Amino acid sequence: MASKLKTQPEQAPHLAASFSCGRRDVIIWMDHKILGASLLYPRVPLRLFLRDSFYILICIPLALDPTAGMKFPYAQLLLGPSIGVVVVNALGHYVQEAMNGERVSGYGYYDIPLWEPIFSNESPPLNGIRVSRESWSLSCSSSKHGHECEMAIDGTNATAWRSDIGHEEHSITVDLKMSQSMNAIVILPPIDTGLEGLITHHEIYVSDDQKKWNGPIAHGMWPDSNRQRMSVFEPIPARYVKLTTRGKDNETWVGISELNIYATTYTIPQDPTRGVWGPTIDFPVIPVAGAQETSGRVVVWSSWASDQFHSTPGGQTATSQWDPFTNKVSKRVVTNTHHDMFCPGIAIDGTGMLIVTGGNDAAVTSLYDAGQDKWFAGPEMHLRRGYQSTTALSDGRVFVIGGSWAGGSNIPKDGEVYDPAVRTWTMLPGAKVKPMLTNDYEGPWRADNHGWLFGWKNQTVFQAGPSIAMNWYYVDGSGSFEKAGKRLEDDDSMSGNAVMFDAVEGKILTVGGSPDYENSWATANAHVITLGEPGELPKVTLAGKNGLMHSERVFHTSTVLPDGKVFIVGGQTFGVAFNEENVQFVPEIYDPVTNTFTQVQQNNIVRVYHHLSLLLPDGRVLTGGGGLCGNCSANHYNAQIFTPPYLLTESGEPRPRPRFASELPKEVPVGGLIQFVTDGEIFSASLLRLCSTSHTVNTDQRRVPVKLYPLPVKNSYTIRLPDEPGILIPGPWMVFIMDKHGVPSISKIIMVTVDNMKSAQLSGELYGEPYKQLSRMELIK
Ligand SMILES: [Cu+2]
Repeated sequence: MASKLKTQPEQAPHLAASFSCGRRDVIIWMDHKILGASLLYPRVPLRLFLRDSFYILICIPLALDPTAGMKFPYAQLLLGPSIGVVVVNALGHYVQEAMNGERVSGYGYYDIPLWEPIFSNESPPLNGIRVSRESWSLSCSSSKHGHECEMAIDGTNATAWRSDIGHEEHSITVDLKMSQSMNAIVILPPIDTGLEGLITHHEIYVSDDQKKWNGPIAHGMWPDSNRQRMSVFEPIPARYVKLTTRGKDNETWVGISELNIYATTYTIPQDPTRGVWGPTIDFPVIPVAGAQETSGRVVVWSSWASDQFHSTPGGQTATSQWDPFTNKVSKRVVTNTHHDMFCPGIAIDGTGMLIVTGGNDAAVTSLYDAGQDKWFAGPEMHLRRGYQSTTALSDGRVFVIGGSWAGGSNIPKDGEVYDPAVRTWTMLPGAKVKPMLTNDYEGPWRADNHGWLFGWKNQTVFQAGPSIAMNWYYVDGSGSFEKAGKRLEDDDSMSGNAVMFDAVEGKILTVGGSPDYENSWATANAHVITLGEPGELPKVTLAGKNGLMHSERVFHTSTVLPDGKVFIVGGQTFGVAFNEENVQFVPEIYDPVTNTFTQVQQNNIVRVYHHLSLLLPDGRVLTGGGGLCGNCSANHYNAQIFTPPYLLTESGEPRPRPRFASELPKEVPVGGLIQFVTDGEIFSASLLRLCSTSHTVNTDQRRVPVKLYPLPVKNSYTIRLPDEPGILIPGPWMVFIMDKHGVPSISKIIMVTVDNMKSAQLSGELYGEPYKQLSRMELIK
């Protein structure tokens, strides 16, 4: 049964006194640390500042009410649970003013510009306050006469700083005159100059002395439009901030009409043993879906437009690629596959081809060959689908089921199987969707969404959720299914996560989700499912203390790390699409060895509905996106990198990584041997399949730990791959080696093959190291 209580009564924070909230800000004392507050009815988030043992509650939403002075008892306040300690370091002057009731926003002196940033189509910097520009001084790399750099902060959008032409790189530096805990820079391009003068590629640095620059703390590509654009990052105290941009050639100028900086009243204490967040990567599209490429690049996409999925004319998708060799972000609108790839099912087939099925264009499929960096139109599915799930099978084919979000919900979206060797879909009328439906109050169009599918032995598929019921699916003949029990007492867990963290043992972690797709309380429920042979009832046990994570989560994402731990981030306690309340900012890591969840470093960017996470080939995690709702304030055009604790010393220095000192074979058959040399002693190794993801689903993700056999020659090892393709699904895999501290190497990517495959390779470079890029393979029929 779903509980309406956010926290256990004995854990809930309590107000030490009741109060009224009118035109003036009020001070409240709490018996717990809290991180947020909002009114329950109407649901209005309130701004909250913490100092020592008391909080200042900023009553702005109420002050907007002409009858301000409305009173409410504390019982109507929804107070965030105790989810982390926030330290205030820049509050003094502001607190004084706020306590006197003289001001409700900004800190420093008054600064009333004619133009101010508005966040009508982008999520505002979390808890950011626009910093007064009264005392700033600016310098820039060059300026055109009559367009000096100060014009970027003169308060009007009618004037602009413009650089000279004839330079490749341009920069503008702000001296804030005092250290502020900056968390965003917002610029308005020059108006009335069309697309001229736009800054797209950019890097942001901060400094305390203008000598040692820290960063880039954010970098990437902004959309090429005249809209206001922003980089948000973790709060970082500094006096100077610098924006640099490289022009396309020497013939272009760049300009800024208005530049603003946002700062928080706190910094988040950093403890490297809990990991580190940053930098931010800015994308020209909202990354709602994405995949790793064999080249090491990451491809992400939104929908037909970079910021919205609705009103689709169909036929195209706005994509972006981030290249970790060069840190370059690029944009491409894919039109040749005539496919709006929003809300698709995605999988990497046994040939290494990314296959994107349905979505806004519900029958269409697109194929992406990372080796050639090319998109191809794929064959249409028999049924029109959106929010279906797809998964690769042990023979390299792909299974799809569900997807009534698009293409109608009046016929059951039973299974189909795709064969890359002949590029055709075959309907499987016996692979019924009915046994995996949830009991969603919104009805059939929600009930078959986002299945938790895992390819397993003998071309079978295990469906672990999100429905209460679990099932086996079979693709031979006209398809069939078999019931596989329940996850103990678990409810329907829509938009929860399921991660195969040890495929050799058949182990799947399931975390969170909510009974209904929307307007539904999330759970913290956690289970470990252990698969045996196909058709057998799997074993299900509770994960963590009493089968619970630390936090209730829905719309969160989970990533298995090379050492077998699972990183769980973001989400909400009450699931509402495109809503940014009740957010979880403290991620957690599940350790299967100790069967415990540990809270790790919190971040300061909201990651809820439509966000994604992907493991990078260097063992870090990319977490980004959220939104895609057009003119709404839940859009996030960025991603952040999380560096897990295993890559850092206690003081935050990068730990030395073990390294491969020899190449790996480009392709290895299932059950094959890999021999390699390392630059030092290593203690473990694992394989992680390349991933594709959208909407909390990532069916490609799985980890295969492998045994190391030291050879008589120093630092030489052999590993033997599992000989079961249901465990080691064919396709591209990352090979990681780990030292005695568990520090992972940068991975090498290999293609795992089954008997019926052939291939060709290209070469490239990954993270500055020689690297053989894998092209797609072909299944032989
Ligand atoms: Cu969606």
